[in-house]
Amino acid sequence: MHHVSLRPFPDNFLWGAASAAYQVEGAFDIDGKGLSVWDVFVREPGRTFQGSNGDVAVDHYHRMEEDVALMAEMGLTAYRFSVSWPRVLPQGRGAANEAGLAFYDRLIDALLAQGIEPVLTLYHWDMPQALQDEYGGWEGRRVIDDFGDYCALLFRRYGDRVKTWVSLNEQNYNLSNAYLLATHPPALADRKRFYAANHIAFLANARAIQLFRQLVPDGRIGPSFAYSPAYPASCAPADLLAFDNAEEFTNHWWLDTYCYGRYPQVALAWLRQRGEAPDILPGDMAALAAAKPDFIGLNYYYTLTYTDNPPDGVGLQRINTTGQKGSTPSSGVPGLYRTTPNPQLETSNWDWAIDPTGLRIALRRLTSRYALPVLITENGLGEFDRLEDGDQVHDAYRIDYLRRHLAACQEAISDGVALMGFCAWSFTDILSWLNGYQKRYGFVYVNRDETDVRDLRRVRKDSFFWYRRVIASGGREL
Ligand code: BGP
Repeated sequence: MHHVSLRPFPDNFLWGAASAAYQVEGAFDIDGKGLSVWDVFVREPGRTFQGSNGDVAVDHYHRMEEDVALMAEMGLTAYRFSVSWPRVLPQGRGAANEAGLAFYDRLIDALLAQGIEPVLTLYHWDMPQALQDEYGGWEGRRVIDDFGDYCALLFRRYGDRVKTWVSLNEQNYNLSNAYLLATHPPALADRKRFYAANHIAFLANARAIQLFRQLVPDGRIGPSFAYSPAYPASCAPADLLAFDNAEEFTNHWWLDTYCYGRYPQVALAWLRQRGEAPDILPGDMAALAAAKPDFIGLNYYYTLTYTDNPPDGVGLQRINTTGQKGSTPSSGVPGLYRTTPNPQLETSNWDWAIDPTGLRIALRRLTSRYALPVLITENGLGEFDRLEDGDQVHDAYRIDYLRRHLAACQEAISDGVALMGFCAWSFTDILSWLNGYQKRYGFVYVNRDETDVRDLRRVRKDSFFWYRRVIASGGREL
């Protein structure tokens, strides 16, 4: 579809940037915070790149005012952050930690004072370790009540000032790593348990949305989904089937359930034949269907291209966590699909396909299938950056990436997509869960590496000045 002229970005478009608690805050054991599963996991040898962890991260907990001042200077109109569950409920439930709650009060108030809309993520992967120990975190149905109580605490405390909320961040990506690839805690590879944990997480997501309706009736809430639109490797029917399988099993399984409260039937039948489908109790599907989100949060980084995978074909493989280009193997599910490089697309040093048109396709597919507004809750480029003399970082590659993805957003708006805003990943440099500190995403460079926290100095990159101009022009000057 070619447009002769493009629609402008709407006046109330959210020009944002994003982060997550564990990746920026540090202060992992300060002011009464309890441990999360990540605080424990990163201490196990070999789990993360060079043993990197978020003990200090970029020390946002202590430098919040400085970071918000930089956001204001840049002209952001939205900032997406997550609350650390064990910072506010050290044991996951029960007594709240007032110091933790007060930190987010200060952050929210500082943002509002600058005219920056807070976008609060309830869960960005830092399950309280206490609940993991007690009943297996997402594997125990008790988490539905505990997560609901935690969310209600935040709705009551911040709902007067925060109107845009994200429920679960990337349930699909996080639980795939946690229960299939063994790369996030609790590091298992068991498909039956994977689907069981997802089913419970869906119910917890639904509980949160139901409570939100009562406690923040004038707010809007939705999950953030890691959406990698599928492409077929060729027009061979077997590749089309592989593509279809990938859409069902890697995308619709989550999106259909969030938006319609139903599992894709072909995928469900396949899992039932293998005894791997989740146990669905009476009332579960009704609870899911009754909790339709207000919008879809879209985390978009790349598309994936699929080809046929025979029953004795390749299984799931770890991703590239070193930045050594070309080190990602083909990965798949025997009998369903496997990934293959797309010869049409350039890739980053971490082998992520750079595909702005894929973002437009993602936005169009979401709009046509679910008829909901979309908020881009993450999009950005992780790359090696070089701090040069005079505190300069010339990240032209990041500007190019973001410019092309924002241009794709404008095409999608012109296609009829109700796009609420764009939160670039990330505002400052941050800890990348498995890739350490060398895979940088920020507009603001942070002077630290994997093992040496140095002075944690903030340095504006070229992309900082570029995004400031984009925002000031309302997206007219990309
Ligand atoms: C998403 C996560 C973010 C962030 C981002 C970049 O999956 O929601 O927390 O980490 O991806 O990924 P990575 O850090 O692996 O490059």
